[in-house]
Amino acid sequence: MKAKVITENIMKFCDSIGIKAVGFAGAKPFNYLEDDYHYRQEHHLDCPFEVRDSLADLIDPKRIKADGKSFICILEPHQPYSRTKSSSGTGHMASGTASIDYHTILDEHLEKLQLFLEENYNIHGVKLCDTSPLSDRAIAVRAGLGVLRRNNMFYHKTMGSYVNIASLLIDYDLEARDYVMEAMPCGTCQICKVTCPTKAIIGDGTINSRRCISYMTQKKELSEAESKMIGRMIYGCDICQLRCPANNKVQNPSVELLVDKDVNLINLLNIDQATFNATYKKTASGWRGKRTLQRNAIAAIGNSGDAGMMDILKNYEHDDRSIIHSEVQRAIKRLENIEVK
Ligand code: B12
Ligand code: SF4
Ligand code: SF4
Repeated sequence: MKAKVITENIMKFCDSIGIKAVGFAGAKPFNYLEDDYHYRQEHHLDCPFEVRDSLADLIDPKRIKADGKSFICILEPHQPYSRTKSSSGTGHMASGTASIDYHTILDEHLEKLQLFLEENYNIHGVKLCDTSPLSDRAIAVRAGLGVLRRNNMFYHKTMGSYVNIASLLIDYDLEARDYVMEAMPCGTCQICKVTCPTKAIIGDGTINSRRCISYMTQKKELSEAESKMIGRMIYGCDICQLRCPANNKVQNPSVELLVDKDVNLINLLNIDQATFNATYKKTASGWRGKRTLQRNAIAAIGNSGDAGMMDILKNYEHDDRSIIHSEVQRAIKRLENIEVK
């Protein structure tokens, strides 16, 4: 059967199972990213979540599937979370991280697609979503699904940057056209660069990942400076997306939230493991566990500037988890306005 017919049938199948956008690309190595990756490593712009065993892993799809010939790339939209003015007892989840984990949804889609391809065409594929060494964004660009913007985000023309990306790397050549991004579509706009609270946005379409609040909310240990920089964010950061005018008209479908997007910090600090497992654990924030999110909640209290929150912190002063205990000490000092050296 011709590649064109198979491609059309894949598109129909994706539509039938509720996939919102699908694109196709060849699986040649991403040689044009090599210089970017070198530069990031040399200038310490990468964070540990981007470090792989070798540079070749980041570039060559054959290291994942030796007979890989094409990508089928899919997108899953999520809702932007408008930011209500926060009271001192409130923290925030980044857009899309308070509902069911995107990995769960995309994995289900890819599994159905895998089965469809195996049963109908004897085509086999490997699932890629987030944890693969390849750049999901680079695949989505090559598949013609959208562009990259100054805030480093992949952007789809109707769903905006509020999309997550996944792909199947398959052993069949779909003879897809490979799209190339000619220029960044942002023109002279610099809003994200100017409004990023930690000045993580470089301007050329990349970020200094170590300065990104999203990274800080996920890392195991925070420095004093990082603990201040995360502000009120409990998981992730979306300021450069919420401020982006290209996202203004995006109206992605609303989904059920498993946790409040504006988190009650006291509730989060008091949450038991069973409730955590039934809520946060099922969101994209869950992988880091209760302790990290509670650590961020304590930092958020320390950043609230509300000395009235001091009593709450004191309840956790003797917590036996060292990460919690030391964050409480810092937060108390901050509320007392004493700088830790
Ligand atoms: C490590 C990682 C992080 C790190 C580093 C982020 C970063 N900017 O790379 C941290 C923890 C900070 C992070 C934060 C976030 N992340 Co993240 N992250 C990843 C991960 C696992 C690897 C990314 C990576 O290696 N980056 C290194 C850089 C160099 O590569 P890149 O970002 O992929 O993009 C480059 C290429 O695409 C390249 N490129 C592509 N085509 C072309 C063509 C040409 C010609 C050229 C020159 C370049 C080029 O240009 C980009 C810049 O160099 C990916 C999943 C994956 N496997 O891809 C998710 C991923 C990038 N993250 C994602 C998301 C949603 C986020 C957050 C929004 C989460 C949040 N709400 O807090 C923030 C956004 C921060 C930001 N403004 O970018 C999504 C992005 C979706 C989208 N619409 O873009 C991904 C793809 C996960 C997924 N499968 O959905 N993340
Ligand atoms: S996610 Fe937040 S910290 Fe990271 S680049 Fe965007 S605005 Fe800056
Ligand atoms: S805020 Fe402006 S510069 Fe930044 S990504 Fe959006 S359009 Fe581009």
